[in-house]
Amino acid sequence: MKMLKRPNILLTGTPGVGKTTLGKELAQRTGLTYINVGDLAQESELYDGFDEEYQCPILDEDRVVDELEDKMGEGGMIVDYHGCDFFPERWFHIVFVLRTENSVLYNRLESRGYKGKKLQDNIQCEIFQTIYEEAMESYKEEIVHQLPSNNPEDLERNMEQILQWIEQWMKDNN
Ligand code: DAT
Repeated sequence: MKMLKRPNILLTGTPGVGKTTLGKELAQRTGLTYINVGDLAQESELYDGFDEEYQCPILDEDRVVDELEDKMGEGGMIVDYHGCDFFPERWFHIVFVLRTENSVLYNRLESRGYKGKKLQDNIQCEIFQTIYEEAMESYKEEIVHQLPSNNPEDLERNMEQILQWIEQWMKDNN
């Protein structure tokens, strides 16, 4: 039996914007596979050194790419990470950059236990639209889409929009 072709989707954006929430729910509704790159790195210790300033291990980007290459070739992957410039451009059929208003993001990160410099830096990352610009530089502009992610209504709308996009992609590619 020939397998249906399925798209690979990248969910990116500043920590706390809602990538995991959206990604897991999408995977549940579609049968696509959710991949959290941060968790994967932790489980397989895909690190290369330690960042003293942020007191966290440094992601070994090459090993992450090696680890995921075969899966991405199969299609049907939903990848979640707060960065996007080290993935091969060819992996993704569409890129969503989730965006959250500063005050909302501040509260989410604070309740996650972020404080001080880590909290400030992440809020700045969102204010300067760092990840959006990274995505626009790393992928064809026409496949990069920003999605507001401030409240449950946004979440539901984003879900519906992506479900529709997946359905259309499947029709066009099978
Ligand atoms: P990320 O994976 O981008 O770090 P998350 O999915 O863990 O973000 O979400 C961070 C917190 O915000 C979590 O408590 C769930 C909540 N959240 C996510 N998306 C939301 C939305 N659209 N409306 C309200 N809360 C949301």
